[in-house]
Amino acid sequence: MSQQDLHLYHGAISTASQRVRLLLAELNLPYTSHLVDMLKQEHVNDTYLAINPKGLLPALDDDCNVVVESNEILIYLDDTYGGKRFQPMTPERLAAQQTLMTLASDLHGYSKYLYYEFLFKPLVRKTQQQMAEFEKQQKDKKLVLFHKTLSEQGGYDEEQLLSAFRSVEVILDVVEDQLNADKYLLGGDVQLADLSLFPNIYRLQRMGYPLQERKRIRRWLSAMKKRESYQVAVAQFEPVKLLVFCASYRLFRHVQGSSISHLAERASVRVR
Ligand SMILES: N[C@@H](CCC(=O)N[C@@H](CS)C(=O)NCC(=O)O)C(=O)O
Repeated sequence: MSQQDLHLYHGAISTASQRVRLLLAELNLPYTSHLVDMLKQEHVNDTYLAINPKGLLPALDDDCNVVVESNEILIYLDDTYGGKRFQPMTPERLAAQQTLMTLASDLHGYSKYLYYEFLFKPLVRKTQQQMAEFEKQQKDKKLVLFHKTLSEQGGYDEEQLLSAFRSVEVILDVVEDQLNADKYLLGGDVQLADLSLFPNIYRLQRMGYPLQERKRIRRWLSAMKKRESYQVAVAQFEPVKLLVFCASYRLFRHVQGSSISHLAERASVRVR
């Protein structure tokens, strides 16, 4: 079987898809790309649901062996094609890597409230018809509610956003502590933990999330962005129009006094 048999179903700016593309680029693995347009709800059409019944991106099909869940895909690819090159050798570091990858998954769950609200809300709100179609196709009630709240109520309420913000902060504290004098999370070499955590933290940075005090995270983001894999797997998939839209929307929210920085200020006022 050749590596050309790898089929990746992914979203251009989906952070979970970015994780997998980063590893494919690091491993220099060729694959057949199937871009799935989430704005057109292609991820919940019958064709894609037959591949991943969860209606989530990404999914990897390796010669009819379908793997879903981005962290599972990372491990599968590194085990199968990377000779475990991106996984630490010692049991302690391996355990640390597992913990960090679980945190990456948690971070995805919390941070999406923030970037749907502060980075691209007008773009991702669904019409009534789209919402009805989504509800019919997506079995995960929590995910349906996530989209319904944004689309029908116009956004998440203050408590939800503050709670998401605080949970993100707790995870960023762990990541900041984990990063010491080394270049990457688990030492001098990039590992799966870095590839797993990078996309959501990078997305936070793009959103204008307050990272000024987090010097190690900012240094690590710069190091990750210098890698060729970032260009191949992330930057080249970001449509310029979308970047312009996000930058303008950020500015609009800033002028309105309702940006992520304003939420951060309110969060620290309430903590004190
Ligand atoms: N735990 C899953 C999460 C996948 C996920 O939530 N992907 C997003 C895109 S980044 C998605 O498909 N969302 C579908 C939706 O919001 O309808 C993984 O890591 O693969």
